[in-house]
Amino acid sequence: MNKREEIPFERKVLNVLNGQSYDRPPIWMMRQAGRYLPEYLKIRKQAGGFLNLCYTPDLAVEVTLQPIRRFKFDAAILFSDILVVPDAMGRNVRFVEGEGPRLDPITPDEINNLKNIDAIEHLNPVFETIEILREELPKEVTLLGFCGAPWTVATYMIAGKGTPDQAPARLFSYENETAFEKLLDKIAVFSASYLILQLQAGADAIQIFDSWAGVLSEKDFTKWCIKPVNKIVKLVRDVIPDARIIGFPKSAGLNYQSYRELTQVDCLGLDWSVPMSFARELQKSGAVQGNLDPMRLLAGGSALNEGVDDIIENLGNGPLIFNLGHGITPQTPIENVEQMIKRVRG
Ligand code: 1CP
Repeated sequence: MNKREEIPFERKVLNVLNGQSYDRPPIWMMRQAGRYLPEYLKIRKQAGGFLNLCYTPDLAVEVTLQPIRRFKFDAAILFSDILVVPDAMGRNVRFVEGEGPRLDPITPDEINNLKNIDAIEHLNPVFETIEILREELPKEVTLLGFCGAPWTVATYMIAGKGTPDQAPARLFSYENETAFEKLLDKIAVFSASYLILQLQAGADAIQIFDSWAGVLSEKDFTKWCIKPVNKIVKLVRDVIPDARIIGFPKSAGLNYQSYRELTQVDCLGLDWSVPMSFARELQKSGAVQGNLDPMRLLAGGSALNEGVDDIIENLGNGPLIFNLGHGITPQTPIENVEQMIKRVRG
């Protein structure tokens, strides 16, 4: 059951998703649990494989809590990965140390064999992780669940790995358009149920990661990013009408505008290339999240301070969740994260 209405304390990230503004914005960081933290590396070793870490609630809880203990972020993001969805749908997903995810590239015929929502119990450890997290997290910390957007998840299912511009998935979409549409639809339906169960387990809000939105033309962006994400939003709100949703169509450029209007997400995740004048326009119709270049965080010093100040100056008067424009990189010094938080909190 979702107990959001009964909460007597302030969950600032959730409040921003409801349209509230703060003098100093709440802050969390994409990939805040991960390889830049020594305590993460220790647990990661203990867990064996990366998927084992995702599917062992005690360990997933521990690594989710690590950055909250260390930095007191305003939101915790469930520790998992966007590729647990294709894993649950029956594709073979592995994580190769030092290389990243590997899948067996899917063929048009195999799309018919994908498991449907009956296979969601494969993800029960994720729901258990969320239940424990909501008990253990400080009450004022917003708990975020997430999934990958259908387009981004499909790019990994088709190429079998990350590629620089997702050419294999783009080619597949032109050569096998009907099959591709079916693939995205299946991922959308599965992901919507997955998100509903995350919210019912205790997540306060969810983020949909569309990391590869930026490689599509305008028409394809409408078909492959906006449409399936809007389908997820609708299916989730059919069951949980006040579900709060952050959409992150990374590098979408001018397409951020139509994404805002047509997907109906509550908050737009902005990457660092979005011009501040455009970001302010987008903020007029709702909350925004972002958008510090992770390389400024890696560099530290005045490059970091200038980046933080620019965001606060331009977006600090409206509903803003301070974040990076993409995930923190493993080489980032912990002192730089502390410097960023101090600067944001004033
Ligand atoms: O070796 C390790 O320990 C694995 C590194 C790692 C981690 C820490 C991977 C492999 N995934 C994760 C966790 C993760 N992934 C989270 C946890 C919560 C947090 O943010 O702290 C989240 C939200 C994700 C989401 C994710 N996975 C995305 C979307 C966001 C983004 O970064 O663009 C994507 C594209 C993935 C796929 C993936 N998983 C892992 C890697 C290295 C990748 C990218 C592969 C590639 O494109 O080459």
